[in-house]
Amino acid sequence: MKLSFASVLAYTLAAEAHCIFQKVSINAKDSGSLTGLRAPNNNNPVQDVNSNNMICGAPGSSSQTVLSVAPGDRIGAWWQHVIGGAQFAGDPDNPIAKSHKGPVMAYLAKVDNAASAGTNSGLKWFKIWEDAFDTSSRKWGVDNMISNNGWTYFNFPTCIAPGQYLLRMETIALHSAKTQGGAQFYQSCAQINVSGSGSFTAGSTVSFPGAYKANDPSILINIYGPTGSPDNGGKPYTAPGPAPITC
Ligand SMILES: [Cu+2]
Repeated sequence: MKLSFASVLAYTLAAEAHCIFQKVSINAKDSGSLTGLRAPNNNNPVQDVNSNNMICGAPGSSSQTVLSVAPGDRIGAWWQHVIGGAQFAGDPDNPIAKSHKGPVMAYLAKVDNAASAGTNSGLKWFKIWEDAFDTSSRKWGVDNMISNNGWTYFNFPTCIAPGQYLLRMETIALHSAKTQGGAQFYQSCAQINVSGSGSFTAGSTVSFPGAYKANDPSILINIYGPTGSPDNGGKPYTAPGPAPITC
């Protein structure tokens, strides 16, 4: 097949227009690049829902830092096109390509020692927050993340019991999700220590991998409505995984 330079360039840019969660803020205080994170070394998505990379992304950077979080704190997760921020000045695909519509979610799993490296397998996850799709504005979680220059914000649930956890942040890009294996999953995990006196214990939890199936209707989906807009035809969209907990 002969490809024009323009189409090769378009393909190359599209293929690299991904993102990576690489920084946390707590009550607007920036924790620093990759501090307290288990993050992949590049912005490539996971596309196999059965891969261990679905947990905290492909193995990459690690940190000995555990971030202190109090119930009710305002948590920010910073997503950018490449590690460090924009790929170049004026990068139109920072924090992520505008084509990459989909939900942004936060999960927690209890761990004994959040700083210890090693496997992320076997953890019991529950969802604490999600920004999926708003049918009235037809905006996706990704649209809100782009509007906030790559930041997604949520309030840490007030009921979470004290102790060490991994906070798994996940963005799913659904622009090619009408083909099985086409959905793109981006995730890193933050290592946190929760203070306070909450007493929440999750009644039901999920595993990663395992929580998602390649043919879940939220993962194998054509998000383009009759007009060709990536607005799910204005229909509600339910993000994969369990519903977020309520305190
Ligand atoms: Cu992408």
